[in-house]
Amino acid sequence: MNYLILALIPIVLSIGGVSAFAESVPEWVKNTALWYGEGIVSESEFLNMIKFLIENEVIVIDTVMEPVPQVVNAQVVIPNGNFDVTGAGFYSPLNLEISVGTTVTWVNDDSVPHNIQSIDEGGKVIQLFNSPPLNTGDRFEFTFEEKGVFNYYCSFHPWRVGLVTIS
Ligand SMILES: [Cu+2]
Repeated sequence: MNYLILALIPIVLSIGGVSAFAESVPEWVKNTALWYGEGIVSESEFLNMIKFLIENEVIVIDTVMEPVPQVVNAQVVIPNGNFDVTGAGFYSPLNLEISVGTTVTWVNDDSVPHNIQSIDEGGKVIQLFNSPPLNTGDRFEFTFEEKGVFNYYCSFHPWRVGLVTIS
């Protein structure tokens, strides 16, 4: 067999994730490859033969997944009633799950001021992202540059704890 065929096949097989099932290659395909190597069949016939192998799933090319568009801006709403310890006014979302490099904007939709204070696992304030008091309608931004789970709370209403998970 012509070495050209041996050189071409890996190129064809290297398109995406590929599985090949050699035992199911029909004889005529093997002959076509041989004849191509010997110059008896044309290149377009050879390529049609490879197309046949792909269409008939002798060569299986995994679907190439398009990358999911990354959310680069994300928002957490401090909802109306968030101040009320007896209410369900949780941060929305309570656990924001995003990728490294995402900028998070907290928006105060409540009727009273709140702040955003990053806290450690023990609930102690740490100096990572710390907003001034946010009046109704005010916003606070922070860009997460590292992976991890980040907790925060409002120092005026410390029962309100939220999470940002960066992967
Ligand atoms: Cu608050």
